[in-house]
Amino acid sequence: MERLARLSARLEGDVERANAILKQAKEIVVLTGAGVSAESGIPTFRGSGGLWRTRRPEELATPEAFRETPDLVWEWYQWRRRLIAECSPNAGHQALARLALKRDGVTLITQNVDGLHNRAARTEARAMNIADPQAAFPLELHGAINRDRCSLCDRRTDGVSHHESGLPRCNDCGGPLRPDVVWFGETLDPVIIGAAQEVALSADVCLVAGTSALVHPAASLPSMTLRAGGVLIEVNLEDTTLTNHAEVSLKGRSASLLPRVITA
Ligand code: BJW
Ligand code: ZN
Repeated sequence: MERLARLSARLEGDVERANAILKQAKEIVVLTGAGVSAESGIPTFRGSGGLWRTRRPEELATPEAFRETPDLVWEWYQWRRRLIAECSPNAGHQALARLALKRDGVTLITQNVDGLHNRAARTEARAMNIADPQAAFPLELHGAINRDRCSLCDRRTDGVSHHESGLPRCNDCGGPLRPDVVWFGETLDPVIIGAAQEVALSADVCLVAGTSALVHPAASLPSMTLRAGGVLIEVNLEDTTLTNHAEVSLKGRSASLLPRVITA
């Protein structure tokens, strides 16, 4: 009981410290991962209950897998599209959207492909009477699951629930359509990762939430802020490779911690 009280007092102190750091910061970069959508009902990638618990990543999220078993890969993505369509942004997405809409100098960067930050941006902007939600749209490092992209001509279209008869094809060139996401071994959009690296280098605070920080180049962004003299605040259920470098490390669920940390 005493231990529990001590732990909760420490967490409270850490939340206040993180809150003060964010209030004083001029430029904030936020990097999110699958953990921020966990409480919306979307499984993370790694760990117990993760999307890859029963399959290795190379079986599904690689160009080779798509070439060899496109139907299996499409089946996985269609299942995830349906799942995501039934989910809503949580209090963590909402708090981040409000922060980016309220203050200058806040950039959201996400590894997630679920579009929940964008949905939160629209609803929070509406609630705040802000016409343009753009400031709270994240840089999407790994693409968007709800878009299709032609493997041959790169044409992007809204993803539809095709698949009833055979594999989906591009209306322009007939090439095989794929989800518009970044698989292992593929390069990220240079404009998007370039913009993310630029803000990571100039930010005085990097708030990292819900990522195992294992997948590069996304996982290198917090180190860029650190090396440039900024500080790190981490929100995660578990320790990661970043934890020892964080000024404040908050252990807990992002949907409950982010709204407490972000009050500015
Ligand atoms: C909670 C919570 C709650 C739970 N509250 N927290 C440098 C070194 C070594 C290797 C490389 C390197 N540079 C590049 C590479 C190769 C590779 C790579 O990084 N490999 C590593 C795994 C070793 N990277 C690439 O291939 C990238 N391309 C590239 O760099 O091109 C150039 C190049 C090519 C080849 C060689 C070298 C250079 C592309 C990476 C693309 C990643 N794509 C995926 C799939 C996207 C599509 C899809 O969704 O299907 O992106 S993989 C998957 O991992 C997905 C995620 O965005 C990404 C990161 O995962 P994330 O978000 O961290 O999730 P989890 O599940 O890992 O963690 C969840 C966390 O949340 C945990 O910590 C929990 O504790 C926590 N949590 N609930 C708070 N409620
Ligand atoms: Zn095409």
